[in-house]
Amino acid sequence: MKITDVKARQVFDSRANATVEVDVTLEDGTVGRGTVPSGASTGIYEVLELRDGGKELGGKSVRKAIGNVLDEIRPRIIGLDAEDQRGIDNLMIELDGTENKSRLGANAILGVSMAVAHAASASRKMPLFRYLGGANAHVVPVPMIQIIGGGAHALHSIDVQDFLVIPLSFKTFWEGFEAVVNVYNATKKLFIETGRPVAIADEGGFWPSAFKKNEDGLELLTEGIRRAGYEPGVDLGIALDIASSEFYDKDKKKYIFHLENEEYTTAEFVDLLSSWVDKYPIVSIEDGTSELDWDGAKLITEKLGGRIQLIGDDLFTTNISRIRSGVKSGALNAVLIKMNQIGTITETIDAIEFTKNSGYLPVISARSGETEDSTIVHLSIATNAGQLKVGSVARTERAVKWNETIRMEELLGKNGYYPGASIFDSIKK
Ligand code: 2PG
Ligand code: MG
Repeated sequence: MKITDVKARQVFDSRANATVEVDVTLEDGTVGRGTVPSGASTGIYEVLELRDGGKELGGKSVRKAIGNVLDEIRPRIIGLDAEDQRGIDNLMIELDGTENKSRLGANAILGVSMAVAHAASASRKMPLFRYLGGANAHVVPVPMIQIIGGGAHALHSIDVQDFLVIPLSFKTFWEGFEAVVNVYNATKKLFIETGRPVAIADEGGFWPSAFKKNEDGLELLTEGIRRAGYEPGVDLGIALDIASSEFYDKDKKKYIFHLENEEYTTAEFVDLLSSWVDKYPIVSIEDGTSELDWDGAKLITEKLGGRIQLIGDDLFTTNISRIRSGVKSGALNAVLIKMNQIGTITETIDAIEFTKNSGYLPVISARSGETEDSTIVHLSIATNAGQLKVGSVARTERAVKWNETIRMEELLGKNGYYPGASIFDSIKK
């Protein structure tokens, strides 16, 4: 099915920042749409999100990226077969010609890549996961869901970025998700009882008011799980995204918790995180060490790699050559996968496959700036990745992803597989 038209426009994401939206039209009249997400705690090794940098919208308009879609990409892909996803993605990579997609902008390229995939699957009247993943796509992801938001998503009111939960003892996505909703509401009551305002951070989790130290978030969340009627560590586990690159001082080589005014060497910081794992029902830690601290990544893996999931987000940036370095040196055991860290659907799927083949666990992830686009839900099912992280249960840009997962679990019916706690079997020594 040939591409007959490409449109691009500026729309807005959940943080009221401009982003790229692309519509691709096929000869049968089918239209596919991709709306590009945007991060706040971005890793330095991510591909480049092209923003105009002028006066408009505080420098955050994306007119150049839109222009690149219309002037450079559009004429080259009109007439091409939309089902040649790899061919079109490779063509855009070549056309851009830079290592980090900085000429055309990764947001321009990804918008087209997503829209092409949606158009091709819609033309075949298939759900996107089935089109991208084929007959074997059947794993409904275990969700990782934020209850308290911090770090760059809450003006650094608390240093740790995400206090999340993962449902463990539930047989279906729906039941696991229901449990998370109950924890969210129970935690809301705890906020009210402790006199905290019920305000919301960027990803829909609660704004971390009146915390004295980072560990307080863990205590409150554990209590939230209990209050909702669940057993912490059995029914639901805690996941943390420390996002430590945000508070790692590269000159001092120290991790700095501004909230409690404490500095830690790598070894001390890894010891602190280990003590948290001893004390709280933590099943997963993301970016426990900085994107610049490979020794830290190895050390935390030695200490915790046989007990819990250790995810690299800023360290790996969905980039196969960086994931390969991690696998070779025995750093971490899981990879956060974000489409806009690498810039095309094809490279994202390649990174997921590489991660799985290396014996690491892929976790498909949204960004802190999101839209109504739910491509990542389909990406996770298409690749049987097994885990999905989307921020909280609240706010529509989050809810659209979870609601789509509910629908896809229903569609897969008894042929779907929900791994639950068994997703972690491969890392438990
Ligand atoms: C992360 C994401 C989502 P951002 O760090 O994992 O929580 O945040 O999109 O701001 O990088
Ligand atoms: Mg992260």
